[in-house]
Amino acid sequence: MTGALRLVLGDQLTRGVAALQDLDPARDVVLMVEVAEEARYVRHHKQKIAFLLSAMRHFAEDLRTEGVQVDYVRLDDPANSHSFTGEVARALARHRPDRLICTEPGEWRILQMMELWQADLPLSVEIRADDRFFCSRADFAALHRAGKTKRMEFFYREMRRRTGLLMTDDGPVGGQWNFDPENRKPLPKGLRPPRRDRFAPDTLTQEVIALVAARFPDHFGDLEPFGWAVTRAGALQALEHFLSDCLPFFGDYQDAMKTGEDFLFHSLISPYLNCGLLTAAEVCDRAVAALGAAPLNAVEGFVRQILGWREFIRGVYWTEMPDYPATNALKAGRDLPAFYWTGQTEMRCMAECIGTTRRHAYAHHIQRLMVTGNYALLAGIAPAQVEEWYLAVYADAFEWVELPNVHGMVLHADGGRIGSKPYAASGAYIDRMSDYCKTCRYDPKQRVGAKACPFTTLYWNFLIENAPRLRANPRMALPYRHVTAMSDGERAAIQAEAARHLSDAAPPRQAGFEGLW
Ligand code: FAD
Ligand code: DLZ
Ligand code: SF4
Repeated sequence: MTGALRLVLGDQLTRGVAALQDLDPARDVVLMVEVAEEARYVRHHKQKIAFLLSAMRHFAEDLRTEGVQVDYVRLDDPANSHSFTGEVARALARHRPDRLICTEPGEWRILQMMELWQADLPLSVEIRADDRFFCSRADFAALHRAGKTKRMEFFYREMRRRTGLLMTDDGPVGGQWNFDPENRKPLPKGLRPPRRDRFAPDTLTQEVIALVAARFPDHFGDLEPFGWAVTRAGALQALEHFLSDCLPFFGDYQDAMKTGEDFLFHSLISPYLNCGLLTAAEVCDRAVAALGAAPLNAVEGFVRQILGWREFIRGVYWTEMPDYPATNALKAGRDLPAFYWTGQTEMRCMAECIGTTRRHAYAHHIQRLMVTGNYALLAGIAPAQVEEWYLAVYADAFEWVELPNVHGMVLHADGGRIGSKPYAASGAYIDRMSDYCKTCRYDPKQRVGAKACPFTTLYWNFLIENAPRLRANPRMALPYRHVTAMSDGERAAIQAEAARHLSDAAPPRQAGFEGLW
């Protein structure tokens, strides 16, 4: 062969991805590989593995239909070495290409791997920038040097100016950059979220589901019912369904939670965006075009998540790696309780959020941030264990987006790189934004006693324990005024209640949970 070998990874399923630009179908071969190492380096949710493998197989089929030569290595190929490096080496021997072309990956770990290929392999290895983001790594680094990436909000305004999204000649549409204060309403009685499009598995997806069931039976999560789209056409249908039926309500109820409502008005598009079936630019363009049918607070709120948060998070990942995960500003070190894997807990809110995670490999942002994340923050759980959980359990989780959200936004382990203060909240927040507390055996108002809500107890305990690190933060002044107003006896009672709760939250590395790590 005299052409190029072009590698496409499982989260690079975009026809226009950098490695496929200038593809010559007559001479080049596209390489795609299913490898167990990627499913096992953390034990990904079964549905996440099935989603990605099925999306990869459909993508390969589409390329073949176009006349592109695809070398696709399946998971059950007996000769499969089950690592990217092993499969690239085998493919080089099969095809003897004149160069290998890759797109930069979404993880530091894989970038290191690709750089070793550049050093070790006897041919030219090109790693192309991933241009599916609004802000390239180089652009973010330049903004960072210019001091414009300290907070998401300022970065977001810069991105609005650069892209022209929701801008007029005089400034932001509606005269304001951000309508977040309008977006914090609990779900009113009687408002029912729409039924969501779920996608019945076709024959190919059914084959993948059987394969995953056989190969990864010990991984977290339900495999069926499987409802994710696995093609670009399906992902586009999901996007249009969201825009017409959910976007008008997205802003108002973005932070709401309700028992039995797994999706509310959220878009459910993060798995599609992150694996490449949809692009951020087309999603934002379609959302802006829906302005009018959907109010400005909804459209702006949605665009901010993608143009602002998603791009900011990625920029932070690449500018802070590889040292980022080693920081532990709050010196958190407790083990992750077993109920994160089993969902068996009397805390109604945790059981609900872990339940939706098991069923769909999905939970919406506030469930991740203010319930499962908030508990991990308040309980002082070791960042690496929390990060492993989040990377494993969500269909949209890739390290570039999972790590800063967990390490920074949730755990404040980065000392404030992502957020100027921890998002710590007591049971009162969950009570205000959901109906979970109504059916819980705990009372969100109680911080000590038999009915004390663990979130409320742990919230005050968190403030007391972390006073040396957080008291001086001006944004924490109000809660610390309450801590100061407490008597020594009240503080001691809270600490004793917290210690009781934390020792009851059984440590995970015993009683048969070892297999889940
Ligand atoms: P919507 O609520 O409809 O939002 C629209 C889109 O905005 C999302 O699809 C997503 O692409 C983007 N977005 C919103 N918030 C963020 C954010 N904070 N960071 C990056 N993108 C954002 N998102 C992931 O894509 N992968 C992860 O592994 C991931 N881990 C998270 C872990 C924690 C602890 C927290 C607090 C958030 C995490 N997020 C992650 C962000 C967010 O929760 C999900 O993107 C969102 O819940 C996906 O559901 P949706 O598509 O229905 O989103
Ligand atoms: C997550 C994942 C899984 C489970 N399996 C594969 C696979 O078999 N082949 C593949 O190319 N990619 C897979 N992925 C996604 C990779 O882990 C992803 O490309 C890296 O995490 C970089 O973001
Ligand atoms: Fe969660 Fe506390 Fe409310 Fe129970 S009372 S649902 S533990 S916040």
